[in-house]
Amino acid sequence: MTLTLYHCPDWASTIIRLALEEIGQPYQLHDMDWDAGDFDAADFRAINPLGLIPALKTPDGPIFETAAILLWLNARHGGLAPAPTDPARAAFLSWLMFVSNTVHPTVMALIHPDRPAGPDAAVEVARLALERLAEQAGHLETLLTTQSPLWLTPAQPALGHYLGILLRWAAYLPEDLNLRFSLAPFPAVTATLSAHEATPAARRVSLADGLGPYPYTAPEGPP
Ligand SMILES: N[C@@H](CCC(=O)N[C@@H](CS)C(=O)NCC(=O)O)C(=O)O
Repeated sequence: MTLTLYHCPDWASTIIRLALEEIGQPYQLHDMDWDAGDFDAADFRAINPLGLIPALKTPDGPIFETAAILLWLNARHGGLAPAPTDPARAAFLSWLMFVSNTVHPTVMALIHPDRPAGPDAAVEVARLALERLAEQAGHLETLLTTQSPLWLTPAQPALGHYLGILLRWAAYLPEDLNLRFSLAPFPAVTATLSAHEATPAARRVSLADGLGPYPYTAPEGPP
């Protein structure tokens, strides 16, 4: 089965690269170049009409949206999250959608506050996004301390890597140091991300994408 991932290092496609490496599924990378206009090119818009990565070309046709791709990969290959018949899937789906629909846009507002708000309101938007992200991380902290679900461990690593990549961006991308997210108040989230960044698959992707030795708990940008 040939899979092609449309990719830029340390963009959201890295979440899918991590999943592919975790399941050991061979894949090709299609490197995307923003400056060259690849996101607007007709051949890419035929894969994802929204012009965003990740997008994955599969034998079933193209798939886009991070959560959709993770669910498709898990249904096809297993090992990333609870199987469709596993009762734990109900809770997993709820938290996957929370991360995808709530945490992901909050992080985007924090790192690109001018996009929804324009340059004049950017600082205020980033400040609010950071406040909301801390609340959201608090929900995850409570989940981990009260339930320790298997689907937030490296045994089922899809959601942990998704969260790790989002929180790494929030921790190092905002230029204003006062508007950077810190894991410090969230020890259970930190322990979870520390376990995920240590998997052999995460180490391979960190090396390939230039994410540094501790991509989630001590993030560095690609060189
Ligand atoms: N909701 C999408 C968001 C994906 C997304 O925001 N991708 C960014 C890269 S991190 C992108 O392609 N940006 C290109 C652009 O904004 O034109 C998902 O979950 O996959």
